[in-house]
Amino acid sequence: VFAVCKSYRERSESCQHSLSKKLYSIMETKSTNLALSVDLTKSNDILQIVDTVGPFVCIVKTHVDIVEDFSQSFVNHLSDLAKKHNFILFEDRKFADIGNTVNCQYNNGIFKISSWADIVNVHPVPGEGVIAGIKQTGLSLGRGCLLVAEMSSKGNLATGDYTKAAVKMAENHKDFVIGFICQSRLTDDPNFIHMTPGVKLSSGDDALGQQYSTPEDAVINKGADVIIVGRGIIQATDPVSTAKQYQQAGYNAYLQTLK
Ligand code: 5FU
Repeated sequence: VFAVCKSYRERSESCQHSLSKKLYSIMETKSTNLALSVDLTKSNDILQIVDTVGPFVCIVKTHVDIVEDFSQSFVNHLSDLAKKHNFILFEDRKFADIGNTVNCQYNNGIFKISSWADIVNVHPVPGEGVIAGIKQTGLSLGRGCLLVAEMSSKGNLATGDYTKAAVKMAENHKDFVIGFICQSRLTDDPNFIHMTPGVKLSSGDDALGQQYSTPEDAVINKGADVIIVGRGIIQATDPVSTAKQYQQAGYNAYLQTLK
C-alpha cells in the first residue's frame, strides 16, 4: 500500500492548483474516483451516456478525434453536462511534438481543445517544450495538464528512467502539471494526482495489447487516485448500473487506503 493515505478533503487542501482542488472536492462531494472514458464515435451517443452516467463520475475523458459528427454544439452540450453533473472534462489528446506545434494543435483546427477541455495530457518524449507549449495558452485559462508517465499497454516504452524523468519534468512545472497517467504511485507530492487507465471489474487483456487491473488493485496496490474506465462501462448492457458498480468498487478501495 502506498504512502499517501489522506482523505480527498485533505488532499484538496494540500494541493496548489485550483483545478486539482476542484477535482478533489468533486470526488469528496460525489463520493467517486471514477473517470468515464467515453470512447464513442457519434456525438449523440456520447451525450446520452454522459448525461446518464454523469452523476457517478468525477471526470469524463474524451478522444474528440474519433467523433464523426464533431461540432461546436457538441462541445457546448458536453460543457453543459459537465456543469449539470459537476465533473471535469479531460481530452486524452496525448500531445507529443515540439512546443510550437502542440500549442497550435491545442488551440486550433476543428477541435479547439483549449477552449473546452479542463485537462489534457502530453507524452514527455519531446522534452519540457511539450509542457511549455500547452502551458502558454492553458495557464491563463486555468487549465491543467497530465504527463503520460506510464502506460497500460503491453510492451510500452514508458518505464524506468523515462518515468523518473517524467516526474522531474512535472516537478519543474507544478503550476500547470497536475499529475500523471500511470500504473503505479510515482511520488508522494500531494500536488500530483495519479490517474490509472486499463481498469475493469475483472482483470485480463484485450486483443490489441490493453492490460486490465481491477479497481481494487489500481487503487490499493498501484496507488491510483482516479480510475479510468472505458469499455467496462460503455460496452456494458446497462452502463448506468455498471458505472455505479465501478464507482462503488473504486470508492470502497479508496476508503480502505484510509484505514
Ligand atoms: F495513457 C493511456 C494508457 O496507458 N492506457 C489507456 O488505456 C490511455 N489509455 C486510454 O484509456 C485509452 O486511450 C482509452 O481511451 C482508455 C481505456 O479504455 P478501456 O476501454 O477501458 O480499455
